[in-house]
Amino acid sequence: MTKAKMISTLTMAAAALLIACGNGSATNSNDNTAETPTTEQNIVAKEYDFRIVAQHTHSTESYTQGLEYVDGMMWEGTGREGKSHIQRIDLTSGKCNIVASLPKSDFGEGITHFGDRIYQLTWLSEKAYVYDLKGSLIKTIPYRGEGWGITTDGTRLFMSDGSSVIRIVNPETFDTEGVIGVTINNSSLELINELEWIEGKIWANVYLSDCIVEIDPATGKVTGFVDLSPLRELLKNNPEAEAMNGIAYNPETKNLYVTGKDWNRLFEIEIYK
Ligand SMILES: [Ca+2]
Repeated sequence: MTKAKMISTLTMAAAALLIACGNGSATNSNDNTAETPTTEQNIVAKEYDFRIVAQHTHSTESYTQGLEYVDGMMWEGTGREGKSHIQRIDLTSGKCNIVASLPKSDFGEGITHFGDRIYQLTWLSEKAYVYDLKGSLIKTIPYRGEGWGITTDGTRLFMSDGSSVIRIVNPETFDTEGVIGVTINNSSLELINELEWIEGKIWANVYLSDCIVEIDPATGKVTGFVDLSPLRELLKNNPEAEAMNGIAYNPETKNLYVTGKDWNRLFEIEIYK
């Protein structure tokens, strides 16, 4: 994506989310949206509330690009050349145990567990790294275009590239098997970033927004969103804190973990629908 294109798409994404998150004109907590008749063409994204369950330490050296919670373990993929790792986070101490590191030529992006493998995208290198769970490289798989976020429903991979499109790709070949065009209240939603498959929906960060969105993978429509901007107020002495990024799901507690690039906090939150 060129810089001009980035600014253009950013403006559109910000506008769409400001409408949704800002004045409540699209969704108002007093509106009884559930009782408003809707058609598939006219689904209104609903704003969800949240509460903080716990706060954990997060390394300000971790430029978070992927976050996933598997069997009691928090996994993170980080970006920047020379600082792109796959690591496990000790939620008690915030200590990171690096499992694998990319060559300095590659900028790490999203990660996901798939079976006994872990995939890591690269931003501009047009290839995914595939590791075993101990961090030994199994292979790389080429793909076209940028890599941003990735998740899985257990069968297929879902991959974002900074646009409004989420590609459904084959885990062995990265061949595109389908595309999801993401819209919010009938407007295209660009800059889809980190992803998380949760109970049949795809949750996503939207780059440079403090909202996370819930997407119906069958239609691409945003069915709900959460304004997490209050979390920033809890980032004390953290001037390097950058974009909110990273969503992980604990299926046992049904809680989400969220953080951001170089944030010093990783939050466990409960979402109320
Ligand atoms: Ca994730």
